[in-house]
Amino acid sequence: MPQPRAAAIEIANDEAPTISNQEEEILSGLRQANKWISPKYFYDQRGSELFDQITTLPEYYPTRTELGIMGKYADEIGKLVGPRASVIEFGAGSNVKIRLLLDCLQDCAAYVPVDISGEYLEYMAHALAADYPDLEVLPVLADFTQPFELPNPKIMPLKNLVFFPGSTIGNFAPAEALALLRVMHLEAKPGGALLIGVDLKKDQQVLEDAYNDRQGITAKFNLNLLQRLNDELGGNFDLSQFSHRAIYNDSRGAIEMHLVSQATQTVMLAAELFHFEAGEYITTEYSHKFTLDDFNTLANLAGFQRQRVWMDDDELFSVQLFQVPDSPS
Ligand code: AVI
Repeated sequence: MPQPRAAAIEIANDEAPTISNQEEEILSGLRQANKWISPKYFYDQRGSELFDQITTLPEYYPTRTELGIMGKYADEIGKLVGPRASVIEFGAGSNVKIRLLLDCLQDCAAYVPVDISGEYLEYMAHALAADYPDLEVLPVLADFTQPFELPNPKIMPLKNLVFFPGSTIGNFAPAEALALLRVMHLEAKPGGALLIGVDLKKDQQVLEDAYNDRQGITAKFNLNLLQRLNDELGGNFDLSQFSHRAIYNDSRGAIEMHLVSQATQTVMLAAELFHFEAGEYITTEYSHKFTLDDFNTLANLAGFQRQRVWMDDDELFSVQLFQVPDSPS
């Protein structure tokens, strides 16, 4: 049996933050009057497994809708991106989406997944390299919200294509989303492009159902964050004393996920005490929804020019292609 080429994969940059070296960020969020923890901490092994389950739930339309759009318009996407692109994926997300993209690109120069979770990155990179033996896979372990150094592929790419599916952009506050788009613009370089999944504004009930599934998987996903704080930061959260809530905040244009304290209680975390009133909550996620104009304005501010938008028939979700002009505009 030939050795899978995946065995040779090396991961660049091993300084990605873990929950323990981000302790101060977490504690300072919990010290605020409006308690807050970043959604980036959802994704340990268990959290990633639960998220995978979420993506297959009947109420959670984004994943299957985005996949449908990418499948339907694959040829057009491939043609517009053009040959010999190096694909830089921000977050080694779904195995399925990247395969759809790689299959529609002509002579892909390299695949560069960038992720904060080393184990997941390694797993995804090996799985992909095993199935695409001729593709150079160059994983980078990094917090992609900050500029990072790109590895040099053996084949010189004609352009960099940043790939950011899933509407993960919606999990960032507007100013952070703009900062992240600026990092993408930097990494795509002049002449490069961005292919991004963007969830759209729609009926409030459809949105709230998507984040309050009947099987309670999203609730488990949310509560797993407290389990992680217990395991990794010496916390003593009693998970039965917190409940999951997701509501659409119209003025913010976002689903908000909360962990609501069911009682007056005091919790210890990293040797610090945190008091909760009954009904007080920790905000754990914003998931912003956009109109096509909203998102175009944001991307323009980061220096991108929109080339094409693809949507499903019900206009629930969009996949958008942007270009970085050759010379600064
Ligand atoms: C990863 N992100 C785009 C998901 C979302 O829809 O905002 C995370 C999620 N949270 C609850 N369900 C899914």
